[in-house]
Amino acid sequence: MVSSQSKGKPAKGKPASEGPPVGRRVILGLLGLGAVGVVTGRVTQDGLARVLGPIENRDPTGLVSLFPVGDSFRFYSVTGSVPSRSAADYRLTVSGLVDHPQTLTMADLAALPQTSFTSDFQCVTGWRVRQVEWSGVALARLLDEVGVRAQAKAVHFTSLDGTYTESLTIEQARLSDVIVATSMLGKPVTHDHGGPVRMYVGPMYGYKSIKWLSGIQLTEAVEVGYWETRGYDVDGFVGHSNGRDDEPTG
Ligand SMILES: Nc1nc2c(c(=O)[nH]1)N[C@H]1C(S)=C(S)[C@@H](COP(=O)(O)O)O[C@H]1N2
Ligand SMILES: [Mo]
Repeated sequence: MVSSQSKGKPAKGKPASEGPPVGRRVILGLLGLGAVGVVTGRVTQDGLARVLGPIENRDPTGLVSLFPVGDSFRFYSVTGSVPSRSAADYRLTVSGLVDHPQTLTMADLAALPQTSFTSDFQCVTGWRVRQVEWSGVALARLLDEVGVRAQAKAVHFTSLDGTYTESLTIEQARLSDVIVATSMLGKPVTHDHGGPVRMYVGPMYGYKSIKWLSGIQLTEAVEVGYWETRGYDVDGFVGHSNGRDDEPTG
């Protein structure tokens, strides 16, 4: 399934930024409200529904879905705005229970062996983009680089947005389709998709794939992440957790 430098079919999905410009602006304008909806729950979601009219799909993972059809990426952020980093300014810190803590630049990441493959991206709410091209550094490779100490049992991820977090067990982190992604859809990861660097956790629902990755910390135990504290499974394997594994309904 996963092979280094494999050439798969071209990705079918399109990033949200290639979607209709009007819808795009609407979404950006709603980001703040989306975040409030997360905190205050139903009332604000209903408020949004009043503003927007009938909504087919109320999306608990960050935003009300505005796109009428499935099979395309939807832009998610639980925060209203996220500081952007140019490739030149980007830094990734790897710390915690490691022998060699590091701060990596994009050039450092590019200098490590690269992994490329094609794999679906699926949100827990049901939409799925098939055959997305991913590339970057296998997390397992990066862990080897820093030297994981024996007492480390989990990996904790932080985001430049200052709010979103995620975690994996060491075993999950070492799966071959878990990568520190610098490219998706055949080009550098765009800001909206979490660029310049995001995680891609292939076997799990989209909420595990943290965007705007800023830090990787080795810890003694799994620290429950953003959506997990709000009800989603910590082990978010597609088809084996409390999400949906059916076809996108739009
Ligand atoms: N920092 C951050 N990472 C995040 C999220 C988020 O809101 N903030 N949303 C998650 C969810 S629920 C999904 S489905 C994907 C969406 O990725 P996309 O915006 O590239 O479509 O990002 C995941 N990573
Ligand atoms: Mo999601």
